[in-house]
Amino acid sequence: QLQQSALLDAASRFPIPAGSKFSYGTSGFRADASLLESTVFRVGILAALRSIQTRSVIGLMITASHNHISDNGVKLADPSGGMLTQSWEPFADTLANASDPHSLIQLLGDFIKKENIILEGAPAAEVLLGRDTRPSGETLLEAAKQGITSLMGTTASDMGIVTTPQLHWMVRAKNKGIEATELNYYNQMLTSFRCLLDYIPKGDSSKNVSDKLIVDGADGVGGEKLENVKTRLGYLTIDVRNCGDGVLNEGVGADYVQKEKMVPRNFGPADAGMRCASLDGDADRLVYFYVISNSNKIDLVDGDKILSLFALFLKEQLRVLNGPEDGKTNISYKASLGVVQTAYANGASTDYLKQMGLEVVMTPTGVKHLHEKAAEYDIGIYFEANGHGTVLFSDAFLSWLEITNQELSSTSKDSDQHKAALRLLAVSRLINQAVGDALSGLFLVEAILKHMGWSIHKWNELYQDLPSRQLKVKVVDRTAVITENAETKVVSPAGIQEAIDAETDKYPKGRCFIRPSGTEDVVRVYAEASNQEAADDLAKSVVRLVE
Ligand code: 16G
Ligand code: ZN
Repeated sequence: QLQQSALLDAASRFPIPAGSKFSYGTSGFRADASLLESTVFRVGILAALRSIQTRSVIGLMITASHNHISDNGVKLADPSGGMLTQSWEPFADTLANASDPHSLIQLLGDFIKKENIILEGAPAAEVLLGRDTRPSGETLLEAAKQGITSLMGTTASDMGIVTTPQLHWMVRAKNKGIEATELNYYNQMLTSFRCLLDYIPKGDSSKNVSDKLIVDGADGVGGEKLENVKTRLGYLTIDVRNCGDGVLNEGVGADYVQKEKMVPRNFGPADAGMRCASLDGDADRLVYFYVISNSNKIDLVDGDKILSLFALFLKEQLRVLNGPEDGKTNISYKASLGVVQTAYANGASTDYLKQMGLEVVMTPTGVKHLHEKAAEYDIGIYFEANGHGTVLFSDAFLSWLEITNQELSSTSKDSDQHKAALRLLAVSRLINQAVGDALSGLFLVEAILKHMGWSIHKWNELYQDLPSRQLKVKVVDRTAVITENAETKVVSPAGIQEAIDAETDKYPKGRCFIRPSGTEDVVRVYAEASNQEAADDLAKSVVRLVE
């Protein structure tokens, strides 16, 4: 059973800081880095246990994403490469808050019993470790390693400084028996990217697309990684800025660009009109933008527009693959296509997607919710407006697609149908199947724009965003706010929803919701209306209701 003395010994090296309360939030534990050693150590133990229980490789990522450089955080990746199962989150909380080594061991013993985890004779467990570029990452990595190896026979494999999606990808790959190296990640991504380029329809339109992309790396890990592959991109030239010389996330990155709608550092009027993209600190969010002439403002092309672009392209490929609708098709599999958004999706995007005949579903905020829903489709596309998202392909559809592709390549090679099958396969290999990934998302956007022959302006004109405003309110207890219907309706405290509705009704195209943040001690307010002033007013008056 548990090697109690070794564990006690290790645990006493990581005392929990006085007066802190930790909670495994929407994306793991996050706090000022100086407070996190004990938490990361304990998450290391949890990762080892999860690996033993699932008999698979687990991932442990040390990052605080778009947050301040002095913060850090830790989260786990499950065997599929997705987020840690929600059923383990409460125990993660309990473990992180255990007051001393003895109660820690007591809690572990109870949990092991409850979950029926057999330690004795278990096959070798392994945890892959990754971290972003934060200076605090090194100390925290050491704490994680000690946690992992405090369970006898568990290996901690350090993958170094990687993007969050790279680590999730590696976990998934390793559990599928694929070589889990960074090089293999790039190879798979770039081979599929070039395949998509090879099958771009002949014609002039793709010549309209500028070969140059400027990327804001948020002074984090993503920019560095892009530098690694810059020479392998065919027609595409990428100018990477904010690649680590400045302060991480300060006036840079996808979160800044999306929320402030201002040019990031090292971008300016000289870039006006150019196609630009911005990653966040750990490269799991992606937004596009262009600088408005003679200003420091931008036009934002957010996660909703990326989603729309992907949905249009994939729907078209499915249509071509299915062949003519007169029933003479040889295609036997009717693949389901669904798109998943949250309440933050701009109302104009949801209307547009529905108009295009797509099935749209809403989930609460947080990747784990969107991902789970998207996995119900043969092709499930999910995106948050903030730029986190990906495209998931079902195993059943992929196996069928592989076979169909082989058949088509012998019966009707290079037919439109065959090309559609090849493109769909390429997308499934290009885009990260584990979690939203700014790098793979970026290459898919680039390939599709080239395919369509669209400039960023043309893409941005798919629909026009409704003006919106986001505000936050500090409250005594944000957990008092309970919502349902994908966070669009408050059920408690009583009466608030009616008041919000009454306020919203005053504004043409008004829409408004409130929800407790999963990462900060605030209640968030989102409002949308037909003009900016109205959206601002609506948000402000709802803030007053919440206060
Ligand atoms: C986390 C989530 C992100 C969500 C955000 C909302 C993951 C990997 N990240 O960053 O998806 O949009 O939280 O933050 O799930 P909030 O709850 O503070 O509004
Ligand atoms: Zn992130």
